[in-house]
Amino acid sequence: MQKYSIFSLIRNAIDYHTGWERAWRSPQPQPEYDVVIVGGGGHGLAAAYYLAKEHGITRVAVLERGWIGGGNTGRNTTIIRANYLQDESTALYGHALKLWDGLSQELNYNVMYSRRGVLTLAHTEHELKEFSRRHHANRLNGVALEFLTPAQCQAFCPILNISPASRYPVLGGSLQREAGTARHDAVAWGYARAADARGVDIVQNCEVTGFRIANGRIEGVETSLGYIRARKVACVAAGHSSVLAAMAGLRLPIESHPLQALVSEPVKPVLHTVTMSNAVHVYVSQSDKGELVVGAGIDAFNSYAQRGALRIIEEQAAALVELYPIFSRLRMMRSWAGIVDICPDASPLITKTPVGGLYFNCGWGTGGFKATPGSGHVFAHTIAEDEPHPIAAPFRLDRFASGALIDENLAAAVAH
Ligand code: FAD
Ligand code: PYC
Repeated sequence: MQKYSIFSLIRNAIDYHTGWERAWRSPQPQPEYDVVIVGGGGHGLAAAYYLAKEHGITRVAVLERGWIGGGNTGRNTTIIRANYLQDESTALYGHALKLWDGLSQELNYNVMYSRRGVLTLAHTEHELKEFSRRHHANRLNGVALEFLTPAQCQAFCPILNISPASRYPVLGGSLQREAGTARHDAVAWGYARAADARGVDIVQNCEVTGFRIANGRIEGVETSLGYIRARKVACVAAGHSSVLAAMAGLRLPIESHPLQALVSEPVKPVLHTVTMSNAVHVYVSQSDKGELVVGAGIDAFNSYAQRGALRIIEEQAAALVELYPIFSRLRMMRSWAGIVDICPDASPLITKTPVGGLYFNCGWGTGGFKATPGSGHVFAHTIAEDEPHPIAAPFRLDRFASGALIDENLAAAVAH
């Protein structure tokens, strides 16, 4: 651990940090690995970390075509919650929530996990009924949700507009107090540093361009840095999963859409929680820097370009002002998009494939950040054992043949 004094801070400020220790190595890829992970987002890096830590598999490379965390991990609005409807999902997202709790200590890296609560608002009778159903289902699975009246919503979040005269008045709220946010980049960096320390090679600017498959088994990957042999290959490429699947001759039940978000200029702390609204259609939290972090739904068209239409962000800005008139003069600083991969049942794929030794973790759509530690943990087990972790088993690809779908379209709806 490097020691910092006032002199070293000044030296680092004028020499552009050239003396700083690297948090992880920057190795050239080796000719062969036990496991190659394609995609250096949070899920891929977490899977690499748990492969090394829990399964003793350290001949692992994470190949990232850009920079780690530069995909959806670094583009998302960082909302963490576990209030899904189906038992299978509650188990998966609940597993992740438990891991979030000790993650900074586990990685010895502050991921700024903040249990600030997520308050989902109802504006229609239908939403109230859906809340009631979901609260009962969640309670059976040990997930604590509280129903709040409009006045209680405002007491919890004083700047919220609950006027009955508004276009869609607030009729109630569903609060998960243990839900919250984390710093997205820090999650990627924390897992990267911890995986690197256990011997995992993290190779950035290395794009996977093809697979070598013989006799129904994976043999290696073609990359922009040359061919790499691998006993197992695990693809964790979010919006680009179908592109990779096609390289292996597979077709996934996935559509790829842009999802946009925007941040405001920083202001003093005014919003201490996360609020989400389906009907008015916006979600918002305030970052530790003071910026409002705002998002809503996907652009309807399919695309791999990481940008979307102006109409979508205009609508979410209008929705924000409807719920929070106090923000009407706030300036928006930046907007961006990430490409999300959506399965028809709005649930992910954590799965083996018909190609031996080839695995996919994808289809998290608009909601995978919250799952990062749990997803990496159960995926590492699936790769190491060549058998799904019990929590991951329902999320196999063959559910689209068997019909055992896990319909989460309602719980995921705010962003879908
Ligand atoms: P990524 O972080 O996208 O990583 C995949 C990586 O694979 C990328 O870095 C990419 O460059 C790389 N890659 C792709 N192809 C190749 C290749 N051929 N070779 C090598 N590398 C390749 N989820 C929530 O839970 N809460 C939220 O509030 C939330 N908000 C969101 C807001 C926005 C605007 C967006 C876009 C998404 C949001 N999500 C949210 C979803 C969440 O961001 C994703 O589900 C999650 O981050 C996916 O993580 P990942 O590691 O699988 O993917
Ligand atoms: O899944 O909670 C979520 C979410 C919020 C914003 C985007 N996705």
